[in-house]
Amino acid sequence: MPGEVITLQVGQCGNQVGLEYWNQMALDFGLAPDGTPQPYKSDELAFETDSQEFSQKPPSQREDVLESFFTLSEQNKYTPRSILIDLEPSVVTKATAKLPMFNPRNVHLSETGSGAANNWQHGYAYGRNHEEELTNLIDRELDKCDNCSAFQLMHSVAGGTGSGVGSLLLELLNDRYGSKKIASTFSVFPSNEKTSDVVVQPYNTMLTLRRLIDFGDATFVFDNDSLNTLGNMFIGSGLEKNLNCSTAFEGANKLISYVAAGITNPLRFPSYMYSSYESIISTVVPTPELKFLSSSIAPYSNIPGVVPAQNYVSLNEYDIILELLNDKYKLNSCKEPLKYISVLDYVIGSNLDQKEIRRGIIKAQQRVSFVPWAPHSIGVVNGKQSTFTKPKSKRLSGIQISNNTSIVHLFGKTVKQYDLLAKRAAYINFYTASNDASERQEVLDAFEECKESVRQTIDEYKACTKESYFGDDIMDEDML
Ligand SMILES: Nc1nc2c(ncn2[C@@H]2O[C@H](COP(=O)(O)OP(=O)(O)OP(=O)(O)O)[C@@H](O)[C@H]2O)c(=O)[nH]1
Ligand SMILES: [Mg+2]
Repeated sequence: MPGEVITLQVGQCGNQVGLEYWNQMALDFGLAPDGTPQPYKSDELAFETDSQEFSQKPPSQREDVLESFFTLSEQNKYTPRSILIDLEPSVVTKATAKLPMFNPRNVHLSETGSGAANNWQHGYAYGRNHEEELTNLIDRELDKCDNCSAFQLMHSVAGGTGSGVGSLLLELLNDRYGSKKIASTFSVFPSNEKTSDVVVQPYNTMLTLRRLIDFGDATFVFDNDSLNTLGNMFIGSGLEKNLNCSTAFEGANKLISYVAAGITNPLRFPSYMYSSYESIISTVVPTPELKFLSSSIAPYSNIPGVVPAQNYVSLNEYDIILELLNDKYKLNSCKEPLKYISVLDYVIGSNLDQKEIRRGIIKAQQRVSFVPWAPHSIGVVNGKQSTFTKPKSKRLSGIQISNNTSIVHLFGKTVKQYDLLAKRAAYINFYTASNDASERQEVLDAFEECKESVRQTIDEYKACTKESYFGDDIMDEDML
């Protein structure tokens, strides 16, 4: 069995994304909201007869693997290996009411019930003051694992709780488990277009980014502007409306969750390749400095809630692989030309046509502009469709994760927004206790260190497009 994966969902965004993610997982595994498994539908039976009957296979003979993501209780209910953290109760309370499969003992809320007020510093300080409780929660979940391989943090980088407590958790995980377990993050970047978003978000983002750089192993980057645009582009008059969404962000979160669940497809429906979290991450992250990842989905027809008649186009394996190259499908879109360090495509469906996959890959490899030193190849995961969600007719879906230079632009934009505030030391008092001159300077210095770290990452992504990226180091060693 692949190692277990523990999810940490933190703050409003983290918990709302987390709720959609576990909804998607429950659909894939045929679990009722309280974690009760539906009778397992055998893959062969479903495919050969296309019948709605369920085979009576006992759970031990299931072809999918739930155990990496769920624990099984004595009452035969599956519980997500997930920890829900927020400083105010409303979002977590809603999540646990909608999906009672969450373990109520894995919930951490602040005693006062007030949030971190869009302030990274508040979130981080809260986390420091509650370090013991938070590590106890994680340790308790770890005790239920045979061989935990990864933690995945879901959060927004720009608020107070997901960013500040999230940063602290990454630091704790790094201190305690270092390189022994992967720490990946699903990190949501704020919208630049929506003016309602809070003015100090560039500060919070900068502070969080530094921790992602220092303590994370891989970050899947999503930005709210791209998510909104994608929703409108695909579905016409607004993602939320067409996905039957009841709250803002629900549509955006479905897209994030589809990727977050999709990337572990080969762990959940075991296959001979990419069968561990480590192998997936190491395919797309070549060095610890280059670990910010993009993702795309094409087409959208298999996302729960999307009405196939509206946007369903019949695509075969070849089409899907080429379709995934289109930058407009990226969940962190960037209009500049990109250089790729790595690309991993998931083609998900049954009875995949390997000839069409090979044809697609050859064509795609010619189209992608890779950095000179990277292997000019595209990995493919032959993903399996859950027997619970499999459409009657053959319908494929595709996900792409990639490492590319779009980060230069996204981080560059964040640095610019940060500079606008920092050069006037605007709102620095939000981050100080006494607000005297020396404390203000201390805070500004700490912010500048974070910016420096972000700048270095931008420079690394720029440098990696050069032929000499590895060459210079080899030269230096030769000269020693
Ligand atoms: N995609 C997406 N973005 C969200 C969601 N909720 C909030 N955001 C964005 O996240 C940022 C604010 O972060 P929140 O997650 O609300 O903040 P928090 O972590 O709860 O922290 P505090 O409320 O400040 O304690 C803003 O940029 C929002 O636009 C969500 O469910 N999905
Ligand atoms: Mg909040």
